[in-house]
Amino acid sequence: MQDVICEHVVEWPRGRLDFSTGCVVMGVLNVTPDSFSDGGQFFDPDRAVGHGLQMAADGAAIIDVGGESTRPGSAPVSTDGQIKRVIPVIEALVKNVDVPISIDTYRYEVAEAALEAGAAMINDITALSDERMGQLAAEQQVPVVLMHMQGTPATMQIEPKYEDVVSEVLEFLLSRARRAEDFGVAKNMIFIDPGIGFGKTLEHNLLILRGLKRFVTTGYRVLLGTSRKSFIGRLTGKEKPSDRIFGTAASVALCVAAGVSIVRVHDVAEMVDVVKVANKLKIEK
Ligand code: HH2
Repeated sequence: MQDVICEHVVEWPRGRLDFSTGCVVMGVLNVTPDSFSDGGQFFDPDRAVGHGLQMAADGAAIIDVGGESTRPGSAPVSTDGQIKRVIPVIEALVKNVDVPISIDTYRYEVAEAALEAGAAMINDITALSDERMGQLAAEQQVPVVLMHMQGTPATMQIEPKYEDVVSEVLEFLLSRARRAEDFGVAKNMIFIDPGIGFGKTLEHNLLILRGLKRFVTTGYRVLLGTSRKSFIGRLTGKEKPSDRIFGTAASVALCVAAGVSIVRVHDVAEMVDVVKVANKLKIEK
């Protein structure tokens, strides 16, 4: 049985997302020296804030601020280190943009500090591996993104293995989504994300992208992050992440067609256009 999402607007005390035209864009803001595609570009807080303002002006519906790269092989950044990077940027953005700011972290203390600073959403790439995250989202009534990852960023690409990647990822996400609901997070505030590139081979990523229908018919909205990722480099032969924009555009258009609600991207101006067109061309099945 398919579970269909009926309401188009998700509203909570400190934010609002309107899905009435279809998919919306989340802009990536990495306040890091080493992210895979834009590392160092926005490590300086003023440059980070400037980029956040630009993404909002370009049509991002959400800005996702992160203080730790989770690219394959990366090392964790301490809680204090993440807080020092992201909080000044979040404080400045909250004053100057009217779109919700999301905090990309799996660390409870970072999420708590970010919400205190005005962030309105939690993006947890470990899908509540720290259960306090679920309590926090419920208490503060903020949406939460639950992402699937096999292993940890340090080791995840060494030898990812699944019997049936789509079923296993889906089952994991549904169990974490139920856990979030048990904590008291409303169903419409939960976004599930199969985690492209997080403990997945090229073939695993392709199976997930071809099998998106199973994720979008769960009754939970789906967020997807394909932007500039290495599977696009593998398919196009483009080594440099910044050369992967057209490849990203193809994946974004097909995600929209499949019914994804949020695409997480680096190239906001370009992908806002892709999403606008794809939203209109989407054929209801
Ligand atoms: N991908 C990255 C980081 N956070 N969050 C969600 N929900 N989904 C994703 O696919 C996702 C994510 C990796 O991309 P990026 O932030 O650009 O790179 P890095 O981890 O090197 O900072």
